[in-house]
Amino acid sequence: MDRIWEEFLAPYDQAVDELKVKLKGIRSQFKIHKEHSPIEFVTGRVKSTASILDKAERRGIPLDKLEELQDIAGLRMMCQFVDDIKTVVDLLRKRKDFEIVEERDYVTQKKASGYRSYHMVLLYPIQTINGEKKVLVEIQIRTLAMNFWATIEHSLNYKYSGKYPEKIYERLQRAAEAAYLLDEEMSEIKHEIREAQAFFLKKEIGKDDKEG
Ligand code: 0O2
Ligand code: 0O2
Repeated sequence: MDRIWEEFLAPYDQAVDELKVKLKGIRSQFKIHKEHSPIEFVTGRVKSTASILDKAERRGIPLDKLEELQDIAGLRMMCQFVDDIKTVVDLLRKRKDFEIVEERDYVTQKKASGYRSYHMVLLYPIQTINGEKKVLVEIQIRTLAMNFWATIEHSLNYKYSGKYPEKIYERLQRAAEAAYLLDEEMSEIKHEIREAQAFFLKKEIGKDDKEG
C-alpha cells in the first residue's frame, strides 16, 4: 500500500481497533455480572482501498472528500434476539466517548433487498501525535439470523453485481422471510424461558416461606 493510503487509513485502523476492545468490553461486563449479554460477538474491519474508491465513484465523491464516506471504519455487533438490538442501541446512546451523527433503522423498516440491521454512524475521536482527529465510523447491529442472511446475500451480490436472476432473487426474498421468522420464533422461546425462570423463582420463594 502506498504511503498516502497508509496515512489516510491509519486513523480508521486505530478507531476500529479501539472500538473493538470497547464494544467487546460491554460483553465481558455482562458476563462478569452473570447477566444475559445482549451482544453475542463483535467484528470490525477497515474497508479495502478498492471498495473505498468504488463507493466514492458510485456516490460522486471526489478523492479529496473520501472522509465523507461513513463506513470506511465499520463494526458489527451481533445479538441473539431482536430486542437485544434495542438494548445495545440504548447502551451506545448513553456513551460519552463518541457522538452519534446518524441512525438508520432497517430492523423495523427493512430494505427492498430484504436486508435488516440497525445502523449507527459515529464521529469517533482518536488521539494522534498531531492532536485529536475525529473519524466517521459505522456500527451495524443485527441478530445472528440477520447476519447470516446479509453475509450470504453480500457474497451473491458480488457474483451477480446486484442483478440477480429471478429465481435467485425470489429465493433471497424467501430466505429473508425465513430469517425474520427464525428471529420471531427465538424471541418466543426467550419469553418462555423468562416465564419459566420467574415461575421457578416464585415456587422457591413459596417453599422458603413455608419452611421458614
Ligand atoms: P471469542 O472468545 O472467540 O468469542 P480479533 O481481532 O482476533 O479480536 P477479529 O480479527 O475481528 O478478532 O476476528 P473476527 O473474525 O472479526 O471475529 C471476532 C470475534 O467474533 C471472534 O471472537 C470470533 O470468534 C467471533 N465470531 C466470528 N464469527 C462468529 C460467528 O459466526 N459466531 C460466533 N458466535 N462468533 C463469531 P473473539 O473476539 O476471538 O472471542
Ligand atoms: P461492505 O463493506 O461491503 O459491507 P449504500 O452503501 O449506498 O448501500 P448507505 O445509505 O451509505 O447505502 O448505507 P446503508 O445502506 O445504511 O449501509 C451500507 C452498508 O449496509 C453496506 O455496506 C452493507 O454492509 C450493508 N447493507 C446495506 N444494504 C444491504 C443489503 O441489501 N445487503 C447486504 N448484504 N448488506 C447491505 P457496503 O457499502 O456494501 O460495504
